[in-house]
Amino acid sequence: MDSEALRKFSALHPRPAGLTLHYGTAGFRSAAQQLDHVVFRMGLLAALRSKAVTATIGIMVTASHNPEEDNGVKLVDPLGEMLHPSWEEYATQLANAEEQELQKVITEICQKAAVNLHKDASVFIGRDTRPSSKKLSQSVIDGIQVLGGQYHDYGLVTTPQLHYMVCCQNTQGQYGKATLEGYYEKLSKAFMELIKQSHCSGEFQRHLKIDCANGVGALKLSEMKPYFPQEVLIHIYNDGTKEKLNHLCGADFVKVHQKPPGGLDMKPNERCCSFDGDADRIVYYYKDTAGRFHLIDGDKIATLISIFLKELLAKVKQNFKMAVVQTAYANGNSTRYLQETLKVPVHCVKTGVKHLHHKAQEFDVGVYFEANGHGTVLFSKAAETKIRQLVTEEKDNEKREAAKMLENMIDLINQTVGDAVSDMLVIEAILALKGLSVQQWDALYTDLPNRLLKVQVADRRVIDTTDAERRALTPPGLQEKIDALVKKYKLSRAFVRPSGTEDVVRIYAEADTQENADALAHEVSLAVF
Ligand code: NG1
Ligand code: ZN
Repeated sequence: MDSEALRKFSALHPRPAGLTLHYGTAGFRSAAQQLDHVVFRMGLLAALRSKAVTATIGIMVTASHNPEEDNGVKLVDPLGEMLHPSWEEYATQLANAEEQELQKVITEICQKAAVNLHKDASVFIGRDTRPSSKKLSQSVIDGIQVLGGQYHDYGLVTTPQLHYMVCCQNTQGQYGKATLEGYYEKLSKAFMELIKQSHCSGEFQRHLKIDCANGVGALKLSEMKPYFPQEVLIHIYNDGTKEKLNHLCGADFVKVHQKPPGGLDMKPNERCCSFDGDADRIVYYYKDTAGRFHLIDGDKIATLISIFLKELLAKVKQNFKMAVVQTAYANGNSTRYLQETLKVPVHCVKTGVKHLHHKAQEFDVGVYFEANGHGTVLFSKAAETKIRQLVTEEKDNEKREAAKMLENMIDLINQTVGDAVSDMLVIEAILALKGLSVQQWDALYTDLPNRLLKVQVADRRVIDTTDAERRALTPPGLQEKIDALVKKYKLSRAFVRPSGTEDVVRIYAEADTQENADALAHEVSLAVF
């Protein structure tokens, strides 16, 4: 390691005194002006990780749905997954080290993780459209170069596009070409192949209004437009030319406030959707003729995809194991519908994509979605190989056609991470193939009224949870209070947990009516103090 270069460059990216940050569920998130040293050091860490695993590592500068003034950074592991949990601790150590201790901390990481500093390093970089992102990604490059690493800067990309690039690069192109054209071509080809199998193709024109949260999704969707077939008419709103990123719009705003975004004029029964700021989440919605707003969140997206996949799996008759993975935020009625009506096993895990992804890997077909619209489908290697084999070898027409649809689904869905663009195409294809309107989709089940609140407390870490975050272990007495409050209402459920991305405690409640869900959430929030 070139100690002189490390000293020189770390002095250019000084750590504000007394600032301690943690690598949480979405990497580091904070006010942008506090992050320069963090991104520089994450450049160092990405190079170390690359040397450790002899593969390309990704690094994305974004704070997703958080305000434009914030920013963040997260690392992407070789197959496009989130950074391995064992390295999250190294990330936190490196970010918080005093400047004069930086070299020592790097040496310790090298020892603990058996990193050979003489090895090559390769890092892919991406960033969102925040005004601070460009400069921060330059600081990432400084970090990579101090450790002699190579880098490729993709510039403005959605978070899932960067995950895709990293996966393509490390699988020698098996997953696709590690370029934006490669991504657009792969997705649009699979999409067109899929809708070709629709019996009503030709008759329909598919209009879809998309709120891009004034983020990078707008730029990338515009780039992708020429790849879409003529029948798909995509109308982009909140493209970032007029308003601020995530301001009164985007998937998180729509989900949390349960109302339409600003900047999108919605006619009755029109199908609309919102991406978040880095386009890894999507929610759908529409307004009925009485003017009532209907949200179709991640749970209902998971349900639609599960119905479609279950039918196809029944046709190919391979006894593939399919399951849905949710978190405690999943609406109680979605879980009931999946288990009781659709008869698909459902698993509940802790919040955070890495937990859902990990659980979904246990199945041949693992569908995972957070209620907020982050999710995807994972196919096991064995299932994928079998499906591709059926497409070429199967004599039975119905079985072969079903296998072909599954094959196109495998290519259309971004298996590395939740991807708003890819999910949107999957949903549009399924709605077209099944001839479903947005209202019919919405009517699969009725969401239980619910409320999500956040409160600021002195130290959110005093709350410790268990049972996939559905019960509080500490502080003592809190769970008992919540249990007593929940008992007052019908069809009720409530829980509290410390956020992994913001300095707040989140409170979730559902009950038979909106008034009751609101009252329960409020009462639980008082119990937290
Ligand atoms: P936290 O802040 O830990 O609740 C939020 C989301 C997660 C996940 C992460 C990462 C909710 C309630 N929480 O986590 O589901 O998406 O951000 O972006 O939506
Ligand atoms: Zn996001």
